[in-house]
Amino acid sequence: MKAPALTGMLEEIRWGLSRPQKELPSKYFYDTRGSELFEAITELPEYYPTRTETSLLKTPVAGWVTEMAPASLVELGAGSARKTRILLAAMGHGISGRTRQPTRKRTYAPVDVAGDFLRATAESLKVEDPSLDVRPQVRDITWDLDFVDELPAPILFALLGSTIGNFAGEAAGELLSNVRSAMGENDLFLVGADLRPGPGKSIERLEAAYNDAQGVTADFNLNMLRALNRDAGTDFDLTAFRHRAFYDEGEGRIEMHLVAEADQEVQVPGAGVVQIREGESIRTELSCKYDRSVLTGLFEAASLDMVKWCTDADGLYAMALVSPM
Ligand code: AVJ
Repeated sequence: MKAPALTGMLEEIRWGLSRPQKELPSKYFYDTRGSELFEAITELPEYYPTRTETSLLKTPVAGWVTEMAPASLVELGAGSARKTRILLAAMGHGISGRTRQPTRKRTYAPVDVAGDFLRATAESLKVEDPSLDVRPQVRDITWDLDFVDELPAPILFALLGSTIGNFAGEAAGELLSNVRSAMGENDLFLVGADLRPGPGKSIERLEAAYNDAQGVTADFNLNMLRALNRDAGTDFDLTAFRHRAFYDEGEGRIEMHLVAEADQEVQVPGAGVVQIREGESIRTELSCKYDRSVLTGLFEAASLDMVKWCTDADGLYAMALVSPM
């Protein structure tokens, strides 16, 4: 791993483990194994966000996209792009929509930190559809989106999978403003968001999505320690931590933690030994949940106007389409 990335990684680890509530950035879930474990999570019976979003993308979102007829799609946190194919198909079809062959030239720029996974996804898309111009961007989605200047307009930006949930408080506003500053006047921005419990959605159902019976989410959570041991030179003992995920109603978010099963010492290069007491936890993820008014407030603060909104019948998940104010 290149020195600057390692330095940045070690700094983030040292800082996170020095906090009163120890924490580690959730982006370190997504090494190749972690990305594969996350793909497995999206197939779980308990994990409703992916399949609910997929059905909303098919109807009504695909219709929104065909109506907009964007020339380019910029997807932040693309992962496997499985859902993206629905958007690309909706972009491909001119007004007719009948022909199987895409009638329009389209450009797709997936953005993700998981370089190997992203390149593999890009290759498979090119094979599937040689007419698609694929331009993968290996970078953190909070970084400057200057590459969009090279893309044919209008551009549809997409932040799917409730990835916005990982950006608590100000961070969500900064992420939205970052996209807003890259948008031209005819561009649009599609956001998928997991909703807070409500009449059709119990806290139990929400918590089950992060505590699946097969333990895949627990493996995904623990795998972060495996990745840090390999890439940052720490020596976490994976057998000495257990997975915990719960919904914090006050904050409106799911929290994922790794709880120490015994007192232990962890070697962190450049920080020496970090003491972790039995029962103490390391927070590995915040997954914020929203409702329409909270999201509208976030959009307006980033000078974005809600153009379209839809949810599934149970109010589990929502999709919002926003334009520059
Ligand atoms: C990819 C951040 C949307 O928070 O639901 C899945 C990641 N964490 N199971 C989410 C995740 C535990 C997921 N996001």
